[in-house]
Amino acid sequence: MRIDVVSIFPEYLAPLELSLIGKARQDGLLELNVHDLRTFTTDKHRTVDDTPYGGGAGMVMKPEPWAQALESIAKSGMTPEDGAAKKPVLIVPSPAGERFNQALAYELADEEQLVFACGRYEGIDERVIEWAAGHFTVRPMSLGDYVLNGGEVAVLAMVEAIGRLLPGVVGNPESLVEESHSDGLLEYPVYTKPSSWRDREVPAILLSGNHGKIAQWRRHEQFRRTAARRPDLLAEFDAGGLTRADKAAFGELGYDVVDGRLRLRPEAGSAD
Ligand code: 6GU
Repeated sequence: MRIDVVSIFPEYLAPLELSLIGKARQDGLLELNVHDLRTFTTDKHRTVDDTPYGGGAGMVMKPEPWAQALESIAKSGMTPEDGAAKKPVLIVPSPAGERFNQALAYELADEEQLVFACGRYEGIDERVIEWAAGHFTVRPMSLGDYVLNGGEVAVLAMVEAIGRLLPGVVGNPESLVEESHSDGLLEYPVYTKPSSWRDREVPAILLSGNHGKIAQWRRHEQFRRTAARRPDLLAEFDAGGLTRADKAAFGELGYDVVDGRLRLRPEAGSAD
């Protein structure tokens, strides 16, 4: 996969040289280029922002430096003659975007080329987003319902979430299967030695050696945790494949299965 990031603070992306993602770059599993938007300006002061039409607080990013940057990246990418017929995906981090999640991370990990356009100030002139659709599949994306100062920190999060799904990046691919959000549920709790620590015991089932029972206990802990912390995920959960024991566990948490979906019984109290 190839990733290009455009920012007025390229140093902000330095952590992408570390750890798993840094290693993936060294190993040639991921080509990642960071571009300074100001190198695409033509004025002496390398201006990237201006006042908003219609008035209001803050500044807006000027369109032309963005067009120059994105055009140069589009041209440097693989052309259809090279065999890549697909447009690269342009991700525009913004609190006004579609919510980024694990399903999107998997979807984007299948792309040949991703480009991230890091806005600062009040955002990028909207015409850039429209114009860019000629060269890219444009996807404004948000990490969640809060406001960051710019897209850079969001790019760190998204590149890590996507990059770790690329073949060969995570040493043991099994660890991608048994983690939060891989199956629409939160992860079960984990424990290590010592079995007794500060008067707290590891759940006895985990020391039993009964792998069938352990798997069922872990699954039901996933249900319990998700019901307590993220009931919104259970509304989306596909309950079609639940076993009788699973349904009984959900029953104790106050959930019935109706038409293949979990439904909280009206009289049920909180799950934890
Ligand atoms: Cl992707 N960008 C910015 N600036 N703020 C955010 C965000 C993204 N996601 C949540 N807040």
